[in-house]
Order: sequence, then C-alpha cells, then structure tokens
Amino acid sequence: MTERELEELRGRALEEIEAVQDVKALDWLRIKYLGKKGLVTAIVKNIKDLPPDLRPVIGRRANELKRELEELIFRKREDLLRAAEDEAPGLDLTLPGRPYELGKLHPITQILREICAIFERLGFSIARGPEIELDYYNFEALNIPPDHPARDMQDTFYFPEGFLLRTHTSPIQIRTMLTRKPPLRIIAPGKVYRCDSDVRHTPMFHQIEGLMVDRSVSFSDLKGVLTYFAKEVFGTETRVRFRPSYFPFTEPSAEMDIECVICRGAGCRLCGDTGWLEILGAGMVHPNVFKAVGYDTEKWQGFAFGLGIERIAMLKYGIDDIRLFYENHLKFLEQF
Ligand code: 2NL
Repeated sequence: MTERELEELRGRALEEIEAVQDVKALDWLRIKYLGKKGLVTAIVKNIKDLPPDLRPVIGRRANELKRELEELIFRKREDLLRAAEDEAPGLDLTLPGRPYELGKLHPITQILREICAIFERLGFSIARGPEIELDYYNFEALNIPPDHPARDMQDTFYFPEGFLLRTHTSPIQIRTMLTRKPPLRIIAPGKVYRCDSDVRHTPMFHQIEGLMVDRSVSFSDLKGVLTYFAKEVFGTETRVRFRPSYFPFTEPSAEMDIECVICRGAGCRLCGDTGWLEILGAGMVHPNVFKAVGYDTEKWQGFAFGLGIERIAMLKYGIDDIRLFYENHLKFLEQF
C-alpha cells in the first residue's frame, strides 16, 4: 500500500458517496469502506505488515481517511433523509388547514340574549339572582298566599331547611327592590324549575321577567313597552291584544296575545282556532308586593311582566315539542 494507492482509494470513495441516491446504498458503501472487512479498515489493520518507514505516514493518512469518510457518510445520510421527507407523497404543504368546526350558542341562549337586548334598548338593565331560593323571596313577598297551588309539593321542588328551586325569576326583582331605591327598570332572565314533565313542560325552563317602577307608570306604559317587544321579536306587522287575567302579584293583570304566526288570525290547530297565541303575562305591581319591599305605594307605581323563553322560541321557529331543546341532537341544534 502506497500513499498514491491510498489517495486513489479516497478519490473512489468520495465519488461513490457523492453519487449515492438512497440511504440503503449509502449503508452498503459504509460497510464497503469502513465495515469490519472494509477497504479502509483493512489498511489500518495491515499497517504492521508495511515496511517500517512507511508505517507512520500511511497509518496517519489511513486514520484521517477513516474519519473523513465517517463524517461524509453521516452528512450524506442527513441530506438523503431530509430530501426523502420533502418528497414524501401526500404531504402538500400548500394545502389549506382543516377548518375548525365552529360551535354556536344554544337556541334558547340566542333568544334569551335577543330579548334582553330589546329591553336594554328601552333602558332596562339585567339583574340576576340565585336559582336556590327562600320561600320568602319566591312566594311570600309576591303576595302568594300559603294555600296557593303553586306552593304545593307537586309543583315546586323543595330542599330541606326551607330552601326551594325558584319557580319564576320574580325573586330576582324582589331582591333588587330590597337593595335599590326606585326608579327602577330591570329585566330578570334565568332558569326556573317546576315539578312538571310532558310534551309541553320540562322540569327546568327559562324565563324573563321585567319590572319598571317610577312615579307615574301606567298601564299604557306597560302596553307600549310590551307591544314594541312583540313587534321586535315577531315582526312589525304582528298585531297584539291584551286580555284581562289574574296573578297574585299584579292588579290589574293581563295576558298579551300575538296574532297566530301560522294562520295570521284565520284559525288553525296551533292557535286552537282562535287566531291568537298567548305569549306573556303582565300587570301593575300589587300594593302588597311594594309593601313587602318597603316601597311607598302612594309615591311609586310599576308594571311587571313574565314570559317563557322556550314558548317564544317554539312559536318563532315553529317547534312543536319543547323536549327537543334538551335532547342535544346536533341535527336539531345546527338549524339555529
Ligand atoms: C307569566 C306571568 C308574570 C310578573 C310575572 C312580577 C314580579 C314582581 C312583581 C309583580 Cl317582583 N309581578 N312578575 C307579573 C305578571 C306576570 O308572569 O305568565 N309568566 C310566564
């Protein structure tokens, strides 16, 4: 083995490594030159058989060549792997990303917010309160007598120690009146609970109540505000009517109907051939309620109203089964 032969071997190795196209072929080259029985390995092994004067120089050059080839093969492997990655079929970096499935608000939440927004435009602000209530705020302060059917175990969910699940959002208004002085314009949205379950009733549903208290609030203010509300939700063409009614917490009391959304007054199955649909109850706040919260009935007057969100949503969208809101079928929910 001479220096020239060693140089020729180096030249061939460099050429072959340069030309190689895949990792497997590169592996074969590594074995060919640097493996146990490889060409460079053999030279290092056989140094002892060379004439003594050649040993140092050939030995050094052979070891240098070994390290050079190791380094070269390592780098070549990296290049080949990177190139293979870039060309891998099915990886197209220019493709647009997978879009997120955008979630949306539950239809009840949508209508609830829409209705709140209508009253906020009229100067009402949103008040909230606890869903677990005391008998006093839910019934007593609202002039609901102890023998009233709503207080029955069959109608209200009771906890031990005098707690209950609120059956309407009126206790929010009682709490607000107890902590704030009139004049007052609030709406009280939220979940309410009643022991009731069939095609038209779920044990939990949503309500919005409203309350306006000032020095000279009249029944015509009530009619004006609620007529505006109905036309905002169901369309400006929608006619409304008020009928006398009864609630323990208002006097006089009324119910408001809208013209049937299906037959527009002609009479159909939805409106029971009356041409009208009941959408809310309302009235002038009963003096006993004002007395319970310490408001001077000579000075202050007010109107209040209450409506069920599910009912409004069902009429607006033509839904015939209230339970659909709570079954979590995406096919239903995605429509809103
Ligand atoms: C209905 C009827 C109504 C009220 C709720 C109310 C609240 C206070 C004082 C007086 Cl603090 N009234 N709320 C008044 C009339 C009717 O709801 O049918 N709701 C679904």
